[in-house]
Amino acid sequence: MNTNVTKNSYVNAWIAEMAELVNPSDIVLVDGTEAQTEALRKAACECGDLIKLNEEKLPNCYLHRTAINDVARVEDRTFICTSKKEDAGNINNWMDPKECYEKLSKLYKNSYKGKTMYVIPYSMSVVGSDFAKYGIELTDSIYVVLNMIIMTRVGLNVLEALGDSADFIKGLHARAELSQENRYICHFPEDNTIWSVNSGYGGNVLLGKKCFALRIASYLGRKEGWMAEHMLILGVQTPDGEVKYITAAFPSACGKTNLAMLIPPEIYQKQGYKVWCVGDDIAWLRVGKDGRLWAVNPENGFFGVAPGTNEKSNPNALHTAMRDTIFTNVCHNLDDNTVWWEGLDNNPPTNALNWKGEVWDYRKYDKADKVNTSGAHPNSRFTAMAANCPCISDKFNDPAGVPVSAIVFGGRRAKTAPLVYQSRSWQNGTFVGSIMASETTAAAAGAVGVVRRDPMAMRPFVGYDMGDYWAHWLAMGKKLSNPPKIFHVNWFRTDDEGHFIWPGFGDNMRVLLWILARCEGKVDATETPIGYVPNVDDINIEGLDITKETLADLLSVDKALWLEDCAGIRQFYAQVGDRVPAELYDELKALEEKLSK
Ligand code: OXD
Ligand code: MN
Repeated sequence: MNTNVTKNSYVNAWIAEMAELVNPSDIVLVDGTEAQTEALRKAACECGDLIKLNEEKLPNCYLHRTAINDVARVEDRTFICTSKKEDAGNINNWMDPKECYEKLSKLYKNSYKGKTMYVIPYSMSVVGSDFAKYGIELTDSIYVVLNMIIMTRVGLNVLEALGDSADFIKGLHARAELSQENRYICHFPEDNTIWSVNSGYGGNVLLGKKCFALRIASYLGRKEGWMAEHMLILGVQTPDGEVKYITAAFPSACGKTNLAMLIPPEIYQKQGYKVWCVGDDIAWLRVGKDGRLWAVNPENGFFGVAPGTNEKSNPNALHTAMRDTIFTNVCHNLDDNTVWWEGLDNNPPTNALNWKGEVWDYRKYDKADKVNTSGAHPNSRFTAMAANCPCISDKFNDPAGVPVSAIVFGGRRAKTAPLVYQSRSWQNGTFVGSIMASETTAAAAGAVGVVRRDPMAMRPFVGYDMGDYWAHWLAMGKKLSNPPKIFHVNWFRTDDEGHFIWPGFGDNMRVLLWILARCEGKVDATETPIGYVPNVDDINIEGLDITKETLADLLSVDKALWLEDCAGIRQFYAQVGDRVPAELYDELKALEEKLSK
C-alpha cells in the first residue's frame, strides 16, 4: 500500500506508522474538492452512514445517526497526557503518555481492517495567516471527513502551506467497536498528537474542534504567547456604520450560538444597528501591534445544538442549516423526508423516526425522560457552513481577525450574579473569569441549583494546569497596552417562582450596548463590591414587559449570597491547587473584605 500520499516526509512517515497499526485496506487523501466530496457523500449514503434529505426543501442536506451509546462529549474519558502529572493539573484527567500510547495501540490494532483510511489535511484559521495552525486527521469515517470539510478549511493548499515542515497536529481517529468502556479521547500536547478511539460523536471525533482548537491550542498558546478560548465573537454595528467586537465565554448550553447570531430588537433595527457573527464557539486571540487584543474564529462552520433552534430563538442559525448541512441525531420526518427537533415548531411530525431510527410517537413525549421519548436527541446537532449564515461578518475570512473591545463572561445563576457587571481591571476581570459558574437546572438530571465552577467556560478544555492557565491570562494582560474591558452577564436570574426575569435572546442587545458604552467611557455606573453595575436608567427597557423596579432587582448584588459564593470559590481554588496565582487570591480577599463591610 502506498503511504506516500503527500510530498511531506514527516506526514508520510507518520501515516505509514499509523497505517501499520490500524491496517487499512487503502488510503485516500482528502483534497476538499467538490467532486471528491460529492463522491464521498454518495458512498456514505450507500453504506447507510448518511441519509440524503429532501433536495428541494433542504438542498445538499443529510441525516446521520450515531450509536445510541455515543451521543455527547465524554469528559470522564478525556485525558491530557503530559509527561509530568502536575502539568495537566488537578482539574484534568491525566494518563502517563507511554502508558496511554500502549493502552490505546491495543484498541487501534487492526481497527481499520477492510476499511479506507482517510487523510484529512486541514487548517484552523485562514490558510497562510499568522493565526493558522495545521492538522492532519486520519479517520475511518466518511461522516467525520464530511463534517471536517464543513467545520475546518480542508484542502491541498494546507499541505502546500505546511511545505516540508513537521509542525502539524497529528490526529488519529478510529471508530473501532464504538465500545463505551474503551472510549478514549487523549491529548499529547508535548507531541502535538490527539488520539480518539471508540467514538463517532462530533465533539469526540472532529479533532479540529475541542481537541485541537481548544485543548492543544491552549497549550500552544501558553508556550507561544497567545490564547485559545471557548468564546463566541460578534460585531455590533452602530448606525454610523462602525463595528465594535465583543468576545463572550459561556459554559456549554448557555446560548452562545444564539448570542453570536443575535437579531437586534426592532427599536434598534430601526435606528440602523446590526449584529454580525464572526464565530459561535472558539476564539484564538493575539496581541496586535497596536496593543489591542485581536481575535479570529479558527473554525469554518457551526456544530450547533438543534433542539430549541427556531424562527424566534435563532432565525439566523435556522437559515444557515437549511442547506449544505449534516444533521446528527435529529428526528426524521418521513412524510417529506425532512428533519424536526423539539422546539423547532409546534407541529411534530406524525410519520417519523426518532433519533435512534425507531418509529416515533410524539404523543408519548415525556419531559422527564427526553432521551427516550423525544424525536431528536437533546444534544442533536447541525453541522453547517459559516458562509451560509445570513449574518456572517465580512471579517470572517480576514487573516488579521478583529480587534476586541470587550470580553464577556457569563453563567447560569438563579440569584447570585446580576444581569451585568464590569470588572475593575484586567486582573480583576481574570478573577471574574476564574470564578465563573453555572447552576444545574431542573431540566438536567441531579440536584437543582448545584454550582459547577467552569472558569472562562474552559473547565473541560484547558490542555494544562488551570492555575498556570490563569497565570497565562494575567501575563497576556501585561502585554496589552489597550486591553479589552471585561464584563460578566447573567441572563438567567429567576423570580421566586423560578421564572426567568430577563427576556434574553435579541433583547440581550440592550446589555451589549451598555457594555460598549462603558468601553467608550460614555456612561456612568455604580460601584459595588463585585464591580460596576449599570444605573437603572442606562439599560433601555423600552418595549419590554419589565419595570424599573424589576430591572433594579436584576442589577442588585446580595452580599450574603456572594459571601457564601466566596467560600465556594476558596474551595475551588484549593482544588485547582498550588499554581493558582497569588494575584487571584488577592482579588478574592479584596472581594471578601468589600462584602463584609
Ligand atoms: C460544544 C460544547 O459542543 O461546548 O460546543 O459542548
Ligand atoms: Mn462549545
